[in-house]
Amino acid sequence: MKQNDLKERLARGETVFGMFLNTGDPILAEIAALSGLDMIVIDSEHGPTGVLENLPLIQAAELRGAVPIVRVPNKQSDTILKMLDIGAHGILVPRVNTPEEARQVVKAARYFPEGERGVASARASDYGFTRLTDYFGLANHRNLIAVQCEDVACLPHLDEIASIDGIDVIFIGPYDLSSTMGAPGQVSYEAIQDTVAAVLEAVHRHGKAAGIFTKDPAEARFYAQLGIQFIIVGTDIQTFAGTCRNLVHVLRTPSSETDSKEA
Ligand code: 3PY
Ligand code: MG
Repeated sequence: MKQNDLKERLARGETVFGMFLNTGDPILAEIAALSGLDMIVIDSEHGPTGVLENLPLIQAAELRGAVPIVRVPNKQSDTILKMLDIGAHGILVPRVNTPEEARQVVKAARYFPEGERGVASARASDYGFTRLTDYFGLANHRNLIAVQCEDVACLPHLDEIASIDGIDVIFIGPYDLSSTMGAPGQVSYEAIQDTVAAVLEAVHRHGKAAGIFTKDPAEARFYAQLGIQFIIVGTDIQTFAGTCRNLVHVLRTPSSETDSKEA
């Protein structure tokens, strides 16, 4: 069974970086992995891909040396089970607001005795080539569970959520958070700094890690310096759109203007 050292790196205090994959394109998964990003986060919440489409994306990330994580579309245990059974090395679960919801996620994602994940010989257990008795422990050890704090409703429960065995990362979703704060789209650090501080405090108290999404690499570095360790920077779509926008800007800008800017 393919291992990774993501959780060990987080425990050592390292920062890991990933990108959301929203196109469902295995070639982009390979390119993102080859670039040196630590993880590819396949976005089945907002992206178009389901279980079958995620399988080659996971294979591509593994082949090229990045950790494949799936953002599941919902908290249902059958959804979590299928994404793990096709071989995701972890899940990112949107809008987990209460300790009860966080416990349900752990139950669905961990095998006995840490949870109640259903047993089958699937891709995750190398189609049976990893002995089942070894596999349960290996899977529980390897697979990362990140729950999103992206609704003000989660704020009173941060400490309890961080205390739950099996929860590895509390991940801030600035966009949804800002909407529930009544200021949609206000996602700057200044706008969400109280939540950032509260999540950092809760995870540090319980030896867990904080995570966040940002579109901006400079902001990602800033968050890393603050102690946020699990950082998703942008999406494949955003990256390609930005490159195309810049390309067209250069192509369409009269050369005298670009020359004078370059001078
Ligand atoms: C949000 O900002 O709402 C997110 O879910 C980012 O991943
Ligand atoms: Mg969100």
